[in-house]
Amino acid sequence: MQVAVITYSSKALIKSPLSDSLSEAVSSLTPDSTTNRNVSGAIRLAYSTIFDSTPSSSDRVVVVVTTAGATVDTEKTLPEALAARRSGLRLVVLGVGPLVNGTEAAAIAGSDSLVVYADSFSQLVLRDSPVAGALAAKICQTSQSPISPPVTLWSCSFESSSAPLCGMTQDTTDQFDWTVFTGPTPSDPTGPDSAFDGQYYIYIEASSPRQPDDEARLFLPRLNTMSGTVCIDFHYHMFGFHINTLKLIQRQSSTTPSTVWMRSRDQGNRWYEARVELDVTSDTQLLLVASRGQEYSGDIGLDAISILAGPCPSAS
Ligand SMILES: [Ca+2]
Repeated sequence: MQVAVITYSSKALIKSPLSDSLSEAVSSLTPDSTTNRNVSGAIRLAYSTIFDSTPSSSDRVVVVVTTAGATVDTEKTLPEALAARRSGLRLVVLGVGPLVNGTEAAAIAGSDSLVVYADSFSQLVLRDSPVAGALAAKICQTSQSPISPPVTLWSCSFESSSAPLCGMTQDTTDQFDWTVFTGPTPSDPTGPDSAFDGQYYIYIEASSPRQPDDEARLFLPRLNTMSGTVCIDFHYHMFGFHINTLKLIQRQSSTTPSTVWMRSRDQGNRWYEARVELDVTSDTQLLLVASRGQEYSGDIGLDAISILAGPCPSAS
């Protein structure tokens, strides 16, 4: 288990950046008189900066220390806390002093059973203090509650012979189509040698008759369940001297299309995972677009594409 302790303040102070020791994290809580304003920034900092730079399979708990009540910006705080919890972080709130807003503290932690109250910081730093003990118990408790996995709204690994594209459609107004394939692509040295997941993947065949900048566009399915924040997760392979560009494009009926993710040029002979977080509605059209480079060695592969509800899980 890794425990970080943060306070909310204009500087999002981190009292204990990372610790594998529960007692160390708890004992590192020290009196702090900073004015408290910005819990959302503190949570974001904790999960994007501290933990994401430290890949870990262990439970990750952030103790959010607050003395604040009405000064906290609830509209920013709660979405940030929810995103952090969805990404796998567990939050425990330590409310210090008489001003703490208990309802909000419980909403940040996700449960009022994950909030600990203290009259003052000095109650924490005393050895064997009841408050420090209660906090340690909450930290253990949160690691026992299962984290709900992200909900998959749709996914495709191109393995089904009856519906290999899983509801995706090839654009009929572009220059060529994506090819469902298994094993190494016909030209060497370009393209994947095998699928990322299972036996099948799709790729663009860059050999003749393809011309430079020819595009192959693939529409992801429109889903009624798609609204708010979603995570597009896919695996891509871009190996070859003349690799051009792979893009994820978001199109709304009323707006011009925007490129929300893009890679260009040779990335080496391996699969990479991309995760793209987007705000969408059921009108949103998403396209994966690959373009061919100057010569034949420009095969681009895709596999294991999925649409997840909510923010992207943090990398594990
Ligand atoms: Ca596959």
